[in-house]
Amino acid sequence: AMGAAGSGQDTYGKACVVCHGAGVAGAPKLGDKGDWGPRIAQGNDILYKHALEGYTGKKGMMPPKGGNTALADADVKAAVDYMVAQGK
Ligand code: HEB
Repeated sequence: AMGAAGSGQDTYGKACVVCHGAGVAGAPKLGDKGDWGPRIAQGNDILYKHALEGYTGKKGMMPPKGGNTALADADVKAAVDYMVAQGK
């Protein structure tokens, strides 16, 4: 389930992998340290804000909560934490 108890990896697998798995449409690919490094350097507050509210960057457009606005903020943040851990 995607409740508060859901792990970041679960949420990633349901809502983020469609773009971040293969790096579709400019999305930084999971585990791509070269793409993630400068993003991680921005700090978690910016990464959370961009994942929750969406933004347009140099490579493309990140939709708010990946387009799944029913997701809890805590689950989106946990998915970011998972992606950051894979990008280090
Ligand atoms: Fe994303 C980016 C997260 C889904 C597309 N993203 C991103 C980031 C993050 C994320 C953290 C980084 C930021 C910065 O750098 O600041 N996502 C995420 C999550 C999810 C997602 C957690 C689930 C919820 N995405 C998604 C989807 C898509 C995307 C589904 C498609 C549709 N993204 C994206 C892009 C990008 C991102 C394109 C890049 C932009 C630029 O340019 O930078």
